[in-house]
Amino acid sequence: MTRLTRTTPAPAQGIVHLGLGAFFRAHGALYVEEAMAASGGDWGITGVSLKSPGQRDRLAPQCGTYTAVELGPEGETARHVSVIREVLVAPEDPAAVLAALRTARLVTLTITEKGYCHIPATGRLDLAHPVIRADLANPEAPASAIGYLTRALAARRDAGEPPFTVLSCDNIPGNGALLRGLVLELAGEIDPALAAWIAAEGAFPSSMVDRIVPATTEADIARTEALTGLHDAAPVMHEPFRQWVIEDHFAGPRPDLAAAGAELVEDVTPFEHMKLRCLNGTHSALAYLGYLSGAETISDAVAHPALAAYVRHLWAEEILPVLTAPPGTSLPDYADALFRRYANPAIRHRTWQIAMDGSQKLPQRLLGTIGENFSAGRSPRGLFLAVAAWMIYTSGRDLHGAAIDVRDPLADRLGACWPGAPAEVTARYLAIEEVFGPAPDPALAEGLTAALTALLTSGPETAAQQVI
Ligand code: CS2
Repeated sequence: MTRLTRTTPAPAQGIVHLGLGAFFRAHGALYVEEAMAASGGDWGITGVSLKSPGQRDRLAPQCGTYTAVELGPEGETARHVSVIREVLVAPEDPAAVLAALRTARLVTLTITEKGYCHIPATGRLDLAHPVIRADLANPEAPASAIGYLTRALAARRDAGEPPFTVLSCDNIPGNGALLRGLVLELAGEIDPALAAWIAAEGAFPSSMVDRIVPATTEADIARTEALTGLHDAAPVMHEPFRQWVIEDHFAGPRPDLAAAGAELVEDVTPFEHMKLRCLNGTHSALAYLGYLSGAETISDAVAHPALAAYVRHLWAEEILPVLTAPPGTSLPDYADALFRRYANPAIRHRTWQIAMDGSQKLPQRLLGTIGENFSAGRSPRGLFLAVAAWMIYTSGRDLHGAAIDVRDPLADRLGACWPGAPAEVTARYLAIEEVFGPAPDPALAEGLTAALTALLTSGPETAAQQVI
């Protein structure tokens, strides 16, 4: 079968994207392509893989182009995306990445939570992180995203040029402010004058990104071939819904993202809170409870009446009451729409995929909401259950004793919290400061111990019914 390839000239580079994966290719890249179609400008994207060559190896023979397949309730539609001009693999050629950054006007990132090399509970740079230590020892040849940004910004300052705007597209609250702080910390360790220049001149807008994009499978590659008649080694599958809310704070020119439907606002905070807590929080809850109850995907999980009632309970009783609605948004409508998105059977988003890296995700997805329930004098038993399910999941054994392939930077420490009685296990988890902070509320220990006991004795579905 003929391989997909580029049919129009590659656009000139305006953007460097760090951490090229399926999510950005199914979200940000499409907005940029539409912004250029609507309003012009040179905003071609150089994609950078910070670790492995897989994306480059699949995309290079297709000149960076790929198919985005929308999986809606009414069927599938395919779109040929050609806004990515080339893909670089940072460890193979750090100089090429720095050269691309040297001329970028906008740098976007999807490096996942752990790519920030920070301490999730405090938001500070983890100076003991091996990659950050390497960057401190050798700032000219960076390895982390923070190291690349810092080095490239230094080159811009040295050349008397303005900085590029740095736009984080990861699921972390205040992602721009966090990233700015981390870059300033690293720059401050290397050259305090550089840190002062970045602080004065740099722009790190925060943004909220949303689209459900499961990892591409072999079956998806075959489905795309059947749809387009071309072989594409790197298609992306996505739901119809998408949203991008961006803090309107750029250091220079930008693509006309508003023309593509992005919302440019003064303050992203209420949008981020809504999305991280309503969507990602319940995604994680359904991932752990769903996995333990044998659900392979999120749509399988919500097809189960007990888990469907459980997630609706989380929204109605434990999450929405402590949220502030963004302007013009109805939170109950938002939650209803989320349920419909989760139930879309065409999207096979594995619970195992979402369960990954829980130690980096829980603070912003679940623990903040738990804390606000405490402040309001409430005891969120449904959220306790989600955290307790994560504890069981990260033991590395499910409730029937079968092994779980736990992927998490703290996997060893999490697994070492077991075995033990529920109160002991809970105490060991709560001692992990990176996740729970220095002084977790004693009510959390009590709530988690009860939830863990319920899960271990009654199983996920009964335990879920009991909290409703
Ligand atoms: C998911 C997210 O994998 C995960 O942790 O919760 O990737 C989620 O699908 C997106 O944030 C949706 O916008």
